[in-house]
Amino acid sequence: MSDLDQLVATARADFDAAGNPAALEDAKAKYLGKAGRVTELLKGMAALSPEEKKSRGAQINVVKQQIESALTARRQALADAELQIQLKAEALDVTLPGRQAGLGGLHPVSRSLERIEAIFGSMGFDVADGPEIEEDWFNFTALNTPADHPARSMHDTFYVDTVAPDGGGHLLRTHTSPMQVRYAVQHVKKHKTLLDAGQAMPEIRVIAPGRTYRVDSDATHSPMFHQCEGLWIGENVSFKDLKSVFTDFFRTFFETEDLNLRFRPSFFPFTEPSAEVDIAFSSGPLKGRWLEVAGSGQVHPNVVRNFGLDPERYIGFAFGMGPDRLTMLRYGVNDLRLFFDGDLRFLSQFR
Ligand code: 2NL
Repeated sequence: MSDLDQLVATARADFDAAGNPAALEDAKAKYLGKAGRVTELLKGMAALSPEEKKSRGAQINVVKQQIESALTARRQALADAELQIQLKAEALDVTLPGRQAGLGGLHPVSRSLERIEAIFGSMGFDVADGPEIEEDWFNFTALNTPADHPARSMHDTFYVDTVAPDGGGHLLRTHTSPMQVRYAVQHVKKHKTLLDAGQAMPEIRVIAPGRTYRVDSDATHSPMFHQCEGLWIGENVSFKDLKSVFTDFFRTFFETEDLNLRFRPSFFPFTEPSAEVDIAFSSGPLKGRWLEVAGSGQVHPNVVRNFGLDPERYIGFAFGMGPDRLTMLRYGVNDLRLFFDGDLRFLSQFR
């Protein structure tokens, strides 16, 4: 092998040994750079005769072209290898299913609350809203709940500050009645001129749906639960109206006329007389079983007085029901905690 062929072979070997573009550029300088081997060969021609220069020059040119094409080939090979590595690292399985934005939906209890609001709305009831951290007066005192009532004990109620049960202060509302007290007091203030003149005030007709809190936790009780209370006060509102409102409400809510109601005498501090309300379906899986669904009664004179009204003139009824329990009955859910665990396997069934 001539010294020129040897040089081309050495260059090829060097280029192949370069494992990355930077090493390859270093190897290139060794042959084609200013002080490289090919440049030296060209310089070495200075002493030759014109005849010799011509043939030697042609030979060196061939060598130079062979080294250049070896370099180009190696550059391409390195770039290809790099691309392969990158493609492997960024491999994308185009057969995987796309990530969809999950379909959302209303929580089953929210759906019940919307139904309750719509049904009572159609009967002329306004919807009241108010604070979940409530004042003792609105939650208990205004509602004729005595200091020694168990609902006021530390065992039953979440007090927000370190105030003894009867010493004022704040608590997580134990029912939504305080919103109705606020609503009624506001209503009475708004119509003060009429009242002072002895004229009839427009009726109070309101429901108060929302979250409530009690120290209680098992399969049928959650420390946070929903309540919907209702209040209707006027000059001639009676238990008869309560019965027809409830009959209409429950038949519409459960979408059946095959539903009967029964009122059982009971006791609440804020109503007198009071009644527990049971319903029974005359068909379906719950057929014939009396189910307790609400508490109710004629608003206690002390409560009417706390609204700022004369209980000799204004009278009416109030009630409280549990939207969580109504939702369990409507969908056949047997554990209240399922509503608040946030498990999508349960919740997505209601989409
Ligand atoms: C129950 C009991 C009831 C009331 C709630 C009420 C509200 C005002 C005045 C008088 Cl502003 N009463 N609410 C009355 C009777 C029963 O609920 O068992 N709830 C699930």
